[in-house]
Amino acid sequence: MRLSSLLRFPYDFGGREVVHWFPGHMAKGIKQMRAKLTKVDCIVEVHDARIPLSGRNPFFKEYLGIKPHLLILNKMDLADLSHQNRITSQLRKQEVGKVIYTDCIQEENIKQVVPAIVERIKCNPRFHREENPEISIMVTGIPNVGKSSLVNSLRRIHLRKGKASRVGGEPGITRSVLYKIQVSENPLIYLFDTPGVLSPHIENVETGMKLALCGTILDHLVGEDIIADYLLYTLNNYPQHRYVQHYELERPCSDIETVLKKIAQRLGKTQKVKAITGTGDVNITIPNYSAAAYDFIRAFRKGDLGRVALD
Ligand SMILES: Nc1nc2c(ncn2[C@@H]2O[C@H](COP(=O)(O)OP(=O)(O)O)[C@@H](O)[C@H]2O)c(=O)[nH]1
Ligand SMILES: [Mg+2]
Repeated sequence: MRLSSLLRFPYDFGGREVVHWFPGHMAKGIKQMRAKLTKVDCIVEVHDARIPLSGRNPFFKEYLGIKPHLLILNKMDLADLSHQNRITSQLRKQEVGKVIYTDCIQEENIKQVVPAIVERIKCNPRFHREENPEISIMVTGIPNVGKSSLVNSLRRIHLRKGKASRVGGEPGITRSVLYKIQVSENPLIYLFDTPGVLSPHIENVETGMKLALCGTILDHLVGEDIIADYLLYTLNNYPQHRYVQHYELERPCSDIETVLKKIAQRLGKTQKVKAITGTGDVNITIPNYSAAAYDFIRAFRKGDLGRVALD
């Protein structure tokens, strides 16, 4: 099969609207975040390394250049990192001064985080404080990018040192950011135990689909059938054909129904339905498309379908 016949370009988003993907309660989170961030000396923003440009909340813009900021592109194990130079120069245009790629599962590059924070604070000319200040940092970012995992990794690394301790109960700090963990002695740096959750910035449907693929938008808001279709489109377009081997298909295919049918058969996910015919009811077995879509999406998110870069 010729590759060109696999490509459906551009992807037809079918006039979908982005607004429906925005859970209303997240707007409230921004208000709370703003209050928290005023108390923080360095913002550690976590984002998904597969979408280094898409979905970051523009809320940070008002802080960039004022507060030291560090961008952590996590899940590097799932990302095709061959585009790093292009990404870095584009992020620089967005005033992102420092980027670290991490993997919180294998704890890859986590040790670079605290030294980078120290460096960010030192090189920020507007950051004037008296001698030996206590520095507070907070991990923030959109859902499911690995904020909690990063906090846990930092905690594991730094609490193991014995001297590091967990402190809390400062007046004026809300309950959700009550606990702080010491992550550095000199300078004295504390990490707020609870990450700040931001809503993703969805400027168009394509961005929304990328965010959905990475699991940062609740699947049911977008629809798993649509996510699966966009995933297949993305993999063929990339091209990243690991799914062919993973599901023991014969060849790459651009038709989602055909692919899901084969995945369902391969996984033994079928369902019996009653069909009414002229001669009476018969039970027929059909592929369970939603179970197949579920598996397809989960396999991708686990990295079983190969690495990609979506931006
Ligand atoms: N492959 C991979 N998965 C990760 C990594 N970091 C976190 N995860 C997974 O991503 C999911 C969301 O992580 P979590 O820390 O809860 O994200 P949060 O919502 O931003 O706090 C979990 O299933 C984690 O196990 C990483 O570096 N690589
Ligand atoms: Mg979390």
